[in-house]
Amino acid sequence: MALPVTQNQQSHIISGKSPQYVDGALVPEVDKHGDNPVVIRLTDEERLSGKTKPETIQEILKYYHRDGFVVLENAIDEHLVDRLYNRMVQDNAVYIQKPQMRYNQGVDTGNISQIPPLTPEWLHRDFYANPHMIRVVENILGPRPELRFINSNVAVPGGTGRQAVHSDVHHAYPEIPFGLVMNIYLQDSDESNGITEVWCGTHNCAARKDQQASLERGWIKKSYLQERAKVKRPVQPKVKKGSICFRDLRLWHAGMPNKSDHHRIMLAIDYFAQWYQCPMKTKLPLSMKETIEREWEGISTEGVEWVDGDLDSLDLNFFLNMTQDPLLYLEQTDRGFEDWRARATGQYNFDTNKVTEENYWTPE
Ligand SMILES: O=C(O)CCC(=O)C(=O)O
Ligand SMILES: [Fe+2]
Repeated sequence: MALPVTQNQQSHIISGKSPQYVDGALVPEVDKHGDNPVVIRLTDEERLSGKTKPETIQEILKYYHRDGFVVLENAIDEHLVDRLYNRMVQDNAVYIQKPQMRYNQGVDTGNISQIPPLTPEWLHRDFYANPHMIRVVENILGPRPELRFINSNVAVPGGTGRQAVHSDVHHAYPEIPFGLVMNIYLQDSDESNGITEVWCGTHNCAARKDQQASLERGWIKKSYLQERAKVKRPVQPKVKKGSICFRDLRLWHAGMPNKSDHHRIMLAIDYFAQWYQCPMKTKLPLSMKETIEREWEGISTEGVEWVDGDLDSLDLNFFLNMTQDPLLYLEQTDRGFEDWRARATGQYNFDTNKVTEENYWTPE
């Protein structure tokens, strides 16, 4: 039965616009720009209410599945972002003095994994379990995704070298989405301050074993880089402060040198599907357990190790294991990055290879 005309008209007045349909599909009315990558902007109303419109979710999912990477702008209040940025710049001066600190892919990159402050006043839900972010993640990974990694990449000013193009996972992973990293930029970023180079669509463009330059790491073969760039170029996009970048863990990307005189800080927050049974744990203070389990809606804390007493993030060792095997973890130690090979041989060779032209795209 057709709706009474008055009811129909009323719904148009409330939404301000009539929904448009093409071939039975709703045409989403969202503010978006760009195609490599796509940037979708939340309305202020969505950000302030914490309610993501279904159309916004539809668009994010569409481009996430297509590209393995999509940017959601206007997701986090700028004041919160500035406050965390300033604190983490101060932390960086302390952290670079620590004996366990290591640059990712060598000192030239100026790229440091630095854990953000984990005391209660800094653990704001809008970063780690942002409602818009969780709504997207649960639609990609299934119910109650597991928070298992809280870290950041700081590109310090004065970096001169770039990273090799790589995928963060290089073990035998399932060929479906099983985990994501959410990168949150704490300042406006672009090529000038070393925004990450991303390769949209590479989350599922080639078999893992074929694309990897060596099976020990996620660096991509030169021939694959040259061929893929003909399909879609790698880019260093422009991303606004407070944006959330959703990245499939399989996506090719590379850290780039920061040529500005300010730190470039990008949070890295990983969620995994429950069925994947990732063994990695992320540390959070026990004093926040009740609050987090009540207020960080929609997530599972199965992957959290609750730590009693003071938790100084700068004294924690970088720890990573995105495989399904508990023994394959990687940890920063005073002797260097310790992977399973170092444990077996006593030789600390992880991440000591030099990046050369073989490891990034060169225009032909
Ligand atoms: O900091 C960045 O832009 C990316 C760093 C990165 O991909 C890594 O260290 O694995
Ligand atoms: Fe990476």
